[in-house]
Amino acid sequence: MPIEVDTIAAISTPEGLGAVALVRLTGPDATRVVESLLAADASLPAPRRPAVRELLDPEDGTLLDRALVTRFEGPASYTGEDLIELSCHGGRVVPHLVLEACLAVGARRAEPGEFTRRAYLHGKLDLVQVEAIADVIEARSRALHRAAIHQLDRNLSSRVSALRERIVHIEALLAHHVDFPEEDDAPVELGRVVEEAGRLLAELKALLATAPEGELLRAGAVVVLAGAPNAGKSSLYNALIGDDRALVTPEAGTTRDALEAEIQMGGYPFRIVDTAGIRDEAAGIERLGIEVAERYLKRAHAVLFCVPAGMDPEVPAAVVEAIEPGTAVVLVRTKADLAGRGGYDAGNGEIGEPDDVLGAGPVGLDADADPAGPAERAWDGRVEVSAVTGSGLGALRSLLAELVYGRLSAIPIDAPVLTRRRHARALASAATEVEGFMIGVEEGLPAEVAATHLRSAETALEELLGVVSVDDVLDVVFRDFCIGK
Ligand SMILES: Nc1nc2c(ncn2[C@@H]2O[C@H](COP(=O)(O)OP(=O)(O)O)[C@@H](O)[C@H]2O)c(=O)[nH]1
Ligand SMILES: [Mg+2]
Repeated sequence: MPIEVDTIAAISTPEGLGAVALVRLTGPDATRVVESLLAADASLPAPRRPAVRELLDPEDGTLLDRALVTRFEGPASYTGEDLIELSCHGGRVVPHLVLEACLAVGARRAEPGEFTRRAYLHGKLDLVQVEAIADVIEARSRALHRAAIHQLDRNLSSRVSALRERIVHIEALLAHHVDFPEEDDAPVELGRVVEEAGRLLAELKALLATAPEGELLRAGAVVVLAGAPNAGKSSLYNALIGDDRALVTPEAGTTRDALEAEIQMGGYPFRIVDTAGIRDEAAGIERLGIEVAERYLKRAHAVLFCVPAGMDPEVPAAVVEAIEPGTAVVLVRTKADLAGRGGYDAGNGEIGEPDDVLGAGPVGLDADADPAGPAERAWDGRVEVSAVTGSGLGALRSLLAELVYGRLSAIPIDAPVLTRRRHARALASAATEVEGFMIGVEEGLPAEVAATHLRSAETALEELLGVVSVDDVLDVVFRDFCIGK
């Protein structure tokens, strides 16, 4: 792949009002471009010695701004090329004037992601690190930020490189074995090679096991509020997101659409969805809302089934049918502030009897719902909350973080995590190939032939790191970058 030789410039900070904005330039001509904006008797500061300089309009020599100029000499820079950062005043005018001035004296406007693409092409970053940069910037949760900042630090790259080296080692063992076929005492037993491959496979699979939750760190886990009209779903939704976004009314059947909000719980990202209550007799416009609810239930990673404290937790058949087997289902006793006052207000003025279902052993999700299906399904957790007093909300947040992301919170904070489908696909393909190798050897395939699987496994990991750069992979990785990154 050709390495571009022109000099590019971009505003690297977001549009809008801000005290400071950063105009960044990289390329062989960066020094000359910025020098052209200085007065004749001024010079650029020494590399890595930021200093304030007056930037002049190249047309008429008028003052554009006083900027802090930081110079990096390639290859010791982000891109590996000569790179200059101009920290100028922010706002709607100055950064654009400075950029236009750079363009007028020979720089080209950068394409989205072009700085990082150059860093990759000059070997400053591998592909996993490139993705990590995007995630560090775009992270909306502490958990994704943590995974990404460690990826940027090469924790995933080093693990993948180490796994790749293990494959190379197995190939070397195999080569020894193949080289001495006639000898009685081959220096390397085939059994040992397969054993090594088995250990490698286990490690590939262990890393692969982080993928389901790791990918959720980017998308957010979907938590769906379910339960009868008036169960307190919208109130709980508002309490969890800390905002009166959902309409709360004492009248049943008022939330007809699904509302969705992104929130962090326990530092992990969730997309919480408030739905219309599901009840079997609903019709008309309310029916539409219920269909939306069922669609969300199918996509849910966790379902909060809301039942006012003291009421019978009967789960409608439609809900049980819509929930996928891997989804965590939590019984949420709502309106805890009303319970224990000798009765509860279902929200419709009716006063009911409190019961002691909470803590009385596993409650089945409507055992009679589907006689052909699983008869009972135990709740994955229970919690009692009040949207009015806020009691139990902390426990609910921790419970959700544990149920959905427990496997991630159990590994060390800086352990590598697969956060993208691309990572998981590469690891899965490497694992399949290593397995193919082991099966091939066991089935008596000539070792040289079985070894092609090892080479494919190696290629899969190399593609993951971008050691072998494939244009369309690069395009996918850089597609979402913005200008100046
Ligand atoms: N005292 C009390 N009332 C609540 C609580 N949560 C909801 N409610 C009331 O119960 C009624 C129904 O609540 P809403 O959130 O609209 O239920 P939804 O139909 O399931 O969304 C409203 O009158 C709420 O004010 C709570 O924690 N405590
Ligand atoms: Mg509602």
